[in-house]
Amino acid sequence: MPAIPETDPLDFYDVRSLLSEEELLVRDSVGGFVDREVLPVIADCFAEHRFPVELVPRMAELGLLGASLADYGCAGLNSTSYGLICEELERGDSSVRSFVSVQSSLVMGSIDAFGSDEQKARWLPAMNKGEAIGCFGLTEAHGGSDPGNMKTRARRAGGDWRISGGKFWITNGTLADVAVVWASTDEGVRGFLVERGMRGFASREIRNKFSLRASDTAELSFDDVRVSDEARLPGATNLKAALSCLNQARFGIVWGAVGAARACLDEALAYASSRELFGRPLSHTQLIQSRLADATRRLTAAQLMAWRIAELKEQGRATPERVSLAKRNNVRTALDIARDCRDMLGAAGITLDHHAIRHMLNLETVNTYEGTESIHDLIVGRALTGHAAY
Ligand code: TGC
Ligand code: FAD
Repeated sequence: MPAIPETDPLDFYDVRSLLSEEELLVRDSVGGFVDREVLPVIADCFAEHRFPVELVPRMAELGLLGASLADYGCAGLNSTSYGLICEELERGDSSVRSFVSVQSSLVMGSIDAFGSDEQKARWLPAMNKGEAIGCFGLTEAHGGSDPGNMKTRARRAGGDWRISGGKFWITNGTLADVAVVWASTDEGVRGFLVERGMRGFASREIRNKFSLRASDTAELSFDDVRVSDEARLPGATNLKAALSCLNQARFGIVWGAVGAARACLDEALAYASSRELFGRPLSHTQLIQSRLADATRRLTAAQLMAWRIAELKEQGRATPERVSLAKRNNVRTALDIARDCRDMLGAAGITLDHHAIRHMLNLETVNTYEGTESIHDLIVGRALTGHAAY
């Protein structure tokens, strides 16, 4: 029984009361989906190294694919609502949030921002309905932190382009009907839409991951793939275009990490109340209370950061540096909470019967992708000092 009865331990500062009716509806409908359809299957998916592709039509029905875009059947939700979608999905599993992040922010977002009218009309409605799946190929095997050093090349061939090279660690890579592929050209970095089945284009699943096991992660290879100039994203004319796509996905992670941390703390609170040791519930011991209080302190700070960055985003003031600070903070916070909660469960905490270890392992990836912790520190460091130290 909490000391202040109306206090939700997972929302200590009552962020919920800051949400509009529409935002509450989004949170509750996605939360219900996660409780009913994600949580019952996700541990098995993690164990089997399998993305639950059968959930895609349901996510489409709920309007979760491209939810913040305004046209082509998309819901045009505000930043907080998009954040809440990510938070609830990642309360289930980072892999499900990641599917939606890539589909919505990285692929639909790139096409919406940089695509031609024909490209938008062809892909955005289909992707919104879950009839087409996308992936986003920026990272290469030799060093994801420095995408400016990409080796994938596109060369003009008459009116067409020939693409050669490869991308690594690509979410949704084997499922995707279309890949947004970033390549260097004689004219600078350009983005292309490469479709499944094109001659010379192949994808291969990366196995043996111990993190994000319920996600489809792949290597893409391009062996002289010929695409027409209509497959080029006409508005994407430099590396900045590719990097700008990351902001929305990083923003989603800021909120998603809160969801993973909530799941772990919720579980640890229940476990500490029910587990009896030395003749009393674990939750009656000072050290456990101190650890639970510390997790609550960190979670509350992360929730407030997520809420504030959404507000800044609505005002057009969520600069890349501000998003970096929040991504770095909230993922590190969630990772630390997950590890500590895993430990409070003792040996039980190492099994997939509980959530903590799955979230803890997933968050190792979340800390690395969309810019590593160090890269985000360096982005903030550059903003503070005016000097790029990476
Ligand atoms: P740099 O010279 O700093 O920048 C080139 C131009 O781009 C601008 N810029 C950005 N613009 C918008 N948004 C951003 N986030 C931007 N970051 C940079 C910059 O202002 C500059 O513009 P201009 O006008 O001056 O030309 O470029 P650099 O090559 O030195 O890069 C700097 C660095 C390290 C920050 C960048 O390379 C970086 O962010 N690296 C991390 C790479 C990364 O995050 N990759 C993510 C791949 S996708 C993924 O992981 C998906 S995971 C699945 C999921 O999301 O669930
Ligand atoms: P590296 O860049 O090799 O970095 C290695 C280490 O060096 C890190 O600790 C890093 O912080 C540190 N480091 C790097 N540069 C510096 C420096 N200047 N100073 C100090 N330290 C430095 N990419 C996509 O394009 N699309 C996707 O869909 C996608 N999905 C992913 C899914 C998963 C499961 C994973 C694990 C990754 C995914 N990525 C994706 C790739 C991800 O963005 C990269 O892993 C990430 O950007 C880091 O690149 P890297 O792994 O090559 O590490």
